[in-house]
Amino acid sequence: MKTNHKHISKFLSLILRHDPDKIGLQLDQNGWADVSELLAKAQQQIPKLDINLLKEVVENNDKKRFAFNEDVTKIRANQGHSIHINLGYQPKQPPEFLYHGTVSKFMDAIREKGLLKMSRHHVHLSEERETATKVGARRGKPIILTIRSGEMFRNEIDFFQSENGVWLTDHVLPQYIEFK
Ligand code: HQG
Repeated sequence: MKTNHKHISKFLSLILRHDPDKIGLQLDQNGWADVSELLAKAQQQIPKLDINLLKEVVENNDKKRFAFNEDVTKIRANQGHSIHINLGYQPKQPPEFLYHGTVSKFMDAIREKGLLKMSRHHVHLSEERETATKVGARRGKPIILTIRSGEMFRNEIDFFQSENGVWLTDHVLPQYIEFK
């Protein structure tokens, strides 16, 4: 991602997932912000941000973090929120196994309590080991945990998939994690 885009992506993550109030923005109950309101209110922080640049950032984002509605009057983050909104994703059957990338300092707590959502809405899981490796590597030497998501699903635990392909669930108990 271009440096310029990365800076704007981080700014959008902050205001659309965690702190819309930082620029006095309102999100609706499904996490949508009004595009023209966002552009007007972001002026002070990022003066060059206009609709064309915003579209470029959304379309070229390395992880498809944001989405517009059909007529491009609204924008939201696809996942990763800490503020309470309802993304409206429907429960969905996950693959038999999913992966979670973490680091060794969290392992004792994970063995004891399983994977917790911490400050986000959900625990985030990946279909590909490679993606989980990248997620873990943000914090140090990655440890990849295999999650028995098929078994969880058969035990009636809900899974959701965000628009950008991330698998979401509420909590992964230790019994569903393969510790090696
Ligand atoms: C760990 C990024 C102690 C968990 C990424 C993780 C992802 C525990 C951290 C997305 C624990 C939470 C999400 C427990 C879990 N005790 N630590 N019981 N259970 N943890 O950032 O999954 O760039 O909230 O292993 O690419 O790392 O933002 O979650 O290390 O897709 O779009 O607590 O964020 O995407 O960290 O990352 P996070 P995550 P974006």
